[in-house]
Amino acid sequence: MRVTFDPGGLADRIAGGEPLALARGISHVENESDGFEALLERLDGRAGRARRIGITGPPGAGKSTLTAALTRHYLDQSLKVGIVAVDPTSPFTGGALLGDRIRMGELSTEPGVFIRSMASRGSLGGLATATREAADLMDAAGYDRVILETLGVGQAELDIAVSADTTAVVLVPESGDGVQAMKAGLMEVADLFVINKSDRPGADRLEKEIAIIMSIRFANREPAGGGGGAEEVWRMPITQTVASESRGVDEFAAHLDRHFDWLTATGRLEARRRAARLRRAHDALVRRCHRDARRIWRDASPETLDSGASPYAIARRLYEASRRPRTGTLRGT
Ligand SMILES: Nc1nc2c(ncn2[C@@H]2O[C@H](COP(=O)(O)OP(=O)(O)OP(=O)(O)O)[C@@H](O)[C@H]2O)c(=O)[nH]1
Ligand SMILES: [Mg+2]
Repeated sequence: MRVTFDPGGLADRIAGGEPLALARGISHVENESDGFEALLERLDGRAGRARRIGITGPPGAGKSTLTAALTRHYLDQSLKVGIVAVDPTSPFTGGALLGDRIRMGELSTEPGVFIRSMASRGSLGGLATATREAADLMDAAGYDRVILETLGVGQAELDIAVSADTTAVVLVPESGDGVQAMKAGLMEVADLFVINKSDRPGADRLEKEIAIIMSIRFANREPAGGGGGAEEVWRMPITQTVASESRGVDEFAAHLDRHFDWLTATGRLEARRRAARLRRAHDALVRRCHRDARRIWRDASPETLDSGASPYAIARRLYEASRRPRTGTLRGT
């Protein structure tokens, strides 16, 4: 379904900090409404002020509870917080979405907080891309911190986590044995570790386990050369928290700040963000091609589709026909 809107007008309202406009803008991005890229382009120059924090980990580790506690910590510092909660559940249950709503419910009425759930089914051009762009819009709308909560299972979710400036991996003592996390690729994406539910037994053991795994990793890692005085190697902190009681959250937030300072001091922030912009361009290109493919398929003639040719021949004919310039019509959209 195509919805038309005025990208310039909406961009101004988003930049002015209107939550309703922000919510609309994110929906337009998810739906790829006509003009959504013009909207993103208009706001591009305004993004870049927010710090982006990815919070990832296995199901039920307490990511939402920790996100809520961290948000309260930032609110106490008079910072505005945008939250993108990626809903990994199937369209049939919606369970986690409901759970997140309940846990974050009390925050949703706070004026300095904007919460958005992104459903995997809701975005045509890819969940990761739409999620990053939702974060861009929150950034442009003046939110100081943007927290991306995603499940640490599956490549798409990990992609989202690593598109943040800082990625925190949340593990829990009982299920969270470090080896499992390593298998899921969580060790690769972590800038910090949080051992949540440390009110339960086994937190110290898990902390030792993570420390050992990481020290093996560090031993194999070349320290980056050069460096203008800043510590070049980031020693990954491990924080024990009880998110449901906000215990350890101040310490976690302090590590997040330290990591951001380290990124800035070593020039990594700029490099990461430059790479992120290039990836955004790549994503936009892929999405455009995908959109073209949908159009080509929609407009395909019955003769071509029913020709009895092989699937590959059909695809080739459709593709080649679409690239042939047609006289009298403008190419592209
Ligand atoms: N004992 C204990 N329970 C906690 C703690 N933090 C969260 N919980 C509980 O753990 C359950 C899961 O918490 P969530 O915050 O929904 O976990 P999540 O990782 O966001 O879950 P999904 O998004 O569904 O993967 C809830 O019942 C929380 O109340 C903690 O530190 N200690
Ligand atoms: Mg959650």
